[in-house]
Amino acid sequence: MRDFGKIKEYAIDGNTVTIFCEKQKIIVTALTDEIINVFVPTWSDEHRSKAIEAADMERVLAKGAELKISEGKDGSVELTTGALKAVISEGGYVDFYKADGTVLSLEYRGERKSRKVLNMWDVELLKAEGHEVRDTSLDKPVQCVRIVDKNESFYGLGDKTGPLDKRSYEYEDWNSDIPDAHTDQFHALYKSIPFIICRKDEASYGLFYDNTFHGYFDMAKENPEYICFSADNGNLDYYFFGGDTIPGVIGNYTLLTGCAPLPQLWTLGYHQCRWGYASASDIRTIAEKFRELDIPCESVQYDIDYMNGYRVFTWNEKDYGPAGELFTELAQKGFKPVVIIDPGTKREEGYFMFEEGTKNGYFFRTADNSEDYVNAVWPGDSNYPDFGRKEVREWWGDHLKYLMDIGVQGIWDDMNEPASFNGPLPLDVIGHDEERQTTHEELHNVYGHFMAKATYDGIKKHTGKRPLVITRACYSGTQKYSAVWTGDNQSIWEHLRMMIPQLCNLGMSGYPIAGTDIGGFGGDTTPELLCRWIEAAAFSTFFRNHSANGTIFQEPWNFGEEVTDIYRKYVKLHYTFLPYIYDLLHEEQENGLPVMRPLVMHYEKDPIVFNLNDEFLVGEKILVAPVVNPGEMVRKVYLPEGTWYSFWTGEKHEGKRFFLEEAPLDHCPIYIKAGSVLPIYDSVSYVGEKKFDRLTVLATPEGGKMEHYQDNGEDFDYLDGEYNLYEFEVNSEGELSAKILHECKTVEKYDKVRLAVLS
Ligand code: MIG
Repeated sequence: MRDFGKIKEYAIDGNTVTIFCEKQKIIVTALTDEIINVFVPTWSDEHRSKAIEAADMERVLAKGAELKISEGKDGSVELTTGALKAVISEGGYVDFYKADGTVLSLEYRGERKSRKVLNMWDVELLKAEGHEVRDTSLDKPVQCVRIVDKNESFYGLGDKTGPLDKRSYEYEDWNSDIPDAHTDQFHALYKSIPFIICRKDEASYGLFYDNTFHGYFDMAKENPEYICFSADNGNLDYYFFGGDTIPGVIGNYTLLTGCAPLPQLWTLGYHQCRWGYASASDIRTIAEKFRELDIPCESVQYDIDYMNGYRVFTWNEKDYGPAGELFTELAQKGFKPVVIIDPGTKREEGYFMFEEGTKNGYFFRTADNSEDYVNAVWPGDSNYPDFGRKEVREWWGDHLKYLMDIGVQGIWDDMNEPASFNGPLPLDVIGHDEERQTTHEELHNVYGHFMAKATYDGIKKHTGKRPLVITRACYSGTQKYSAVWTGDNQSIWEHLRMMIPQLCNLGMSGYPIAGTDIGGFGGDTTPELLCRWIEAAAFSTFFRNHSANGTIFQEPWNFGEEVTDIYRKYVKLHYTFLPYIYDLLHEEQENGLPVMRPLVMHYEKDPIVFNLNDEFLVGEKILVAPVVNPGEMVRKVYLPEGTWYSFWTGEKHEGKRFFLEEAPLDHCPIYIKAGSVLPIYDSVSYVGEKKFDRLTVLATPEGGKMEHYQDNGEDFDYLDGEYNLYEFEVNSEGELSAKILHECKTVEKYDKVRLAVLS
């Protein structure tokens, strides 16, 4: 039990109150009316956040807070903002209320009690049989235990496995590359996003535990009365978010840690990949096949074999021809090269990355600081760039110029947990957080973050375009630099099903641009699984089919004409909705909301959707209920409150009920909410094939209104006002009218706008 003793005194400095308890001081700051920081500096006097950068904090503080500080009962200290009240009382406990006194979250004052039973006598036997024997001791050096309601549900936490609602599960934050099939029982995957959204009947609120050390979340599993965050080291430094609703809470979290910047339009299109397109001719054949079969595609991505002996920033001429030659050839057909890079840098005399990195001290060091730390990854013995330092990030970014110069248009950052073949990196390996020396223990969970930042800044510097970075590992705040994919899933139905809660939670954790490997990475997909996967993924913001070396080829044409036709239908569907996805990402700059959303985000009073795992919304206007089970030809659909129309037939459905929809292999049930107006493009083979000069405005019979955004889809000119913003209105007589809210000279407006009414 954590008890900091009696409150001796407190001091006020602007919006910050420092409370001196007998054993510990606690610093509480109202950043805005809806964001309160609690800082218990047991490890360092400064915050040392990697997620919240100076520019982020400036943006937050610009909002300002209306704050009153007063003394409460029994010597407690109360901070009251326009929206929230934080009460710090004896023991150093911090409780949160709405400003009107409604309880949001109280700190738990009792002892933690484990419900796990481990008989010590059989530990060795358990281990001998290969069972995992976990530490059941509870209290950790950093800890925060908070009371929750019986029917409170929990979201966020990034890419964790298990259902949408994280209640009754436990997780860890320790970026991990574990090749086994990811199951509900996994504690950690590649990403650490220590942010949770708590939905309860009175209001929703959020908590961000900004700690990069090995962290633990118990989501009312140990005890249904409380949730617990703990960590092995670091400060207890957390942000409490009001906002009342789930979108409100997400808005506050992304205000603090940043939004994903607007991507280039083409990056939102379809991508094909395989670890095992082993030569230029492989890539060419695949690319040409997409055009021949009229399946839209933006990139055939280059996995590790394009590098010369897995040396980063080199090219394997033997198998892939002269660097850049194939890029130029395929650019004629609209393909944009995207290549993988790994952080592990080959140790080899004469290799420029090794020479420069060694000479300049750019790699992680052993604990005694006597030599560069060595582990093995693809190139064999390798060093790990110390990405926490700006100088190292710039070095890395400068070398990206080689790839940009030969025509690469996007970078895929892999293995940045960081992965290692010779056992894990010891915790005491030395690295840096900027110029401060620290250890891998603090840096592990932000290794991918810093690599993504280096990659983003490098691409931006060399191209001036909006960088496409796709990362596997990340932390909170990495969304400012990178899109994500969910790593090595498998070609199993369970992983198709998992895609929905996993991407919804990633979206609610600040990652609007995300996707899974369509068809599954490991193992062999089946024709039916591939069809259902492309259907369910059709609205993904990172939309890529990828498979592993040694599995069967996963391009749709390997499964015959029926599968190819179905596949084409859904890739084209994705392209028709591209302007809607782009509009949502444009809005995300303001509201921080994802594209793919669980129903609970917009219907948080409806218990049926608290843990609905097999349907999702795209924005607020589209609902998708994909088939995610083998052999299923009839789908049980739940539509929430309101009126909905089938996208395919225009059939009208009243919501707040279940019904059955026939769903043969080529059918994914999709519904449009009454009153919606949506932008639609004609499908193209790739972005850039022809101008998007025609816009279709799709409306339901009631009509409605939408704002629609248009820019050049490539660079940062939009930040200087180079975009058009339209308002389209459709009345109930089916008449369309348009207003231009903002216009610019460089982006041509549509030649034709036509109305389509669902019926
Ligand atoms: O150890 O580059 O998750 O997408 O194809 C495997 C080969 C390394 C892991 C990535 C996967 C990629 C693969 N990589």
